[in-house]
Amino acid sequence: MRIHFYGIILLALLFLLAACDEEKGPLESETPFTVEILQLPAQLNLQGNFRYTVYVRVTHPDGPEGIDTVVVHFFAGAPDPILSLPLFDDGEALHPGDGDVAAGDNIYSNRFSPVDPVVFPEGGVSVQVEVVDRNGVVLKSETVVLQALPNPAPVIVSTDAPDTLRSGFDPTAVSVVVQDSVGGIDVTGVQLQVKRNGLVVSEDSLRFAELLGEDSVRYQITLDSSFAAERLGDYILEFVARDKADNLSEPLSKPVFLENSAPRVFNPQLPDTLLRSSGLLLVQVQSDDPQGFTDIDSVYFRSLKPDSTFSGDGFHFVLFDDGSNGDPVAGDGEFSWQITIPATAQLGRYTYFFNARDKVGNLSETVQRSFVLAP
Ligand SMILES: [Ca+2]
Ligand SMILES: [Ca+2]
Ligand SMILES: [Ca+2]
Repeated sequence: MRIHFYGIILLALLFLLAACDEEKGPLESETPFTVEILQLPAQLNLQGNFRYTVYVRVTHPDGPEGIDTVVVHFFAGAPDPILSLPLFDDGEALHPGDGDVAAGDNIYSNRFSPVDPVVFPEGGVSVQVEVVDRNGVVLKSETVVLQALPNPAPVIVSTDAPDTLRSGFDPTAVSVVVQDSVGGIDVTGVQLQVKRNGLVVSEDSLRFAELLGEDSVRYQITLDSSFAAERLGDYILEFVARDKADNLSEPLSKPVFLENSAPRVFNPQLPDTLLRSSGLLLVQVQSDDPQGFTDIDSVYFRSLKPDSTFSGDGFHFVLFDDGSNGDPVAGDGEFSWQITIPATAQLGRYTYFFNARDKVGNLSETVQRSFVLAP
């Protein structure tokens, strides 16, 4: 019986192996011999000493072992390349500094400079990748034309930002004007870092707003009151512009005072009379903050009992706005807590005192509401 059982398993295994074998061949040969340029610089800057990384994906039916060489050629009009750069898929193991991230992932890379050791001529430079496999088969990529030119860094010439962002202010546009001698369209973006005591607390990108003549461009970002969420006091707005040659401008700094004011609680929901025998009480109150819900740290109440002492010596009973503990809707500014009323709870008048605190420590005005607990 047992022999028969193992026999069946063996047969099944053999069958599976045979099936695998059958599928292996066609699957492998489905990988074609291809080359694709993944990344090139947008422009080659002949000014300064930039090094650019080229990334190319190469696939081959035999995998990486099938590839002999991957070379990127740079042409400047003549049939012979001005520079031929070998690319590697070694994870920088064999050629330190080639910029290759992971070995054996079919992505080949290397870095080059357009001024060292060969100084590229100004104008169009054609780029083409040539792959030779172990059988001597040559495959060439599409040709990409890059512009080589001396490209100075952009300069941020002015900024338009308020000195103080008042709590509850209307959405305000903050903008910078960037000049670039190659042209306003050479500017590709402006980054904003918000700093405090030299540390970056957040980053954002400005959006293109308009071209101002040939060589200037305006970028802007709209800030609203929520910009000061979790923040209060003196900050630095630091702007940096980037161009197509990856030049960065000098940073331009603008001090700003961020105002942050207190949240409020309102509209507490409690019955006038509650029966202890019902066993449950859903406490609810609404809260908001000029800096938005993300600035609210906590919403809570203290409970004054019929004997004129506070429950738990004035304990802060925290309400929830995350859909838990009886809160019907998460994140809607209505904070809730479902309480189980002990059978031994004192009967009589209770007063609940509600408060909210924001993330910079501002405390709301207190809102109170009473109810009677009856048997
Ligand atoms: Ca430029
Ligand atoms: Ca606030
Ligand atoms: Ca809620």
